[in-house]
Amino acid sequence: MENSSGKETTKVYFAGSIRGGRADAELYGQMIAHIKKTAVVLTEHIGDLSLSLLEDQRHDKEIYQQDTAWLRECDLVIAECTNPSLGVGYELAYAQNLGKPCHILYRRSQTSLSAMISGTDFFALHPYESPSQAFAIIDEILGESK
Ligand code: 6IA
Repeated sequence: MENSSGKETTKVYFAGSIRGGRADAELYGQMIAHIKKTAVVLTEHIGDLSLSLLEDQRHDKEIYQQDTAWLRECDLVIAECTNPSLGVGYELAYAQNLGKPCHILYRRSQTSLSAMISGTDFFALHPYESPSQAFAIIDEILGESK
């Protein structure tokens, strides 16, 4: 995909907690909106506040197939990890196996990252506190990926 200046547009896989808890869903939506100013987000639904946690479990195979296809397609992963999520941890390991750059944003004062995330140099860790700090970090990540 190209933007108006003819350059390839970066494809971002945004990961955030769903069944792990939706306390940060609104912030995910704000981050996704911010990323979309300069890049493509393959996983816009992560910030959808109406996503039903009671949705039919039979869809899980389709969700897995679609999400892993997007992980193979993306240029980089941005994961918000303040709210721990098994799915996000799985996605990060899947992306690492593919050698995709992975950027982890988290509020240091509110979470203690798993050693399986902070114990490898592969993941770029970005602590932040305010949404505006997170947006500035996202700008830096997307600027470097060009
Ligand atoms: O374990 P979690 O549910 O917190 O995992 C969240 C991560 O897994 C996200 O980064 C998503 O990419 C992926 N994921 C989990 N559930 C879904 C989903 N619908 N649709 C798309 N991606 C998903 C689930 C709806 C529902 C029944 C809760």
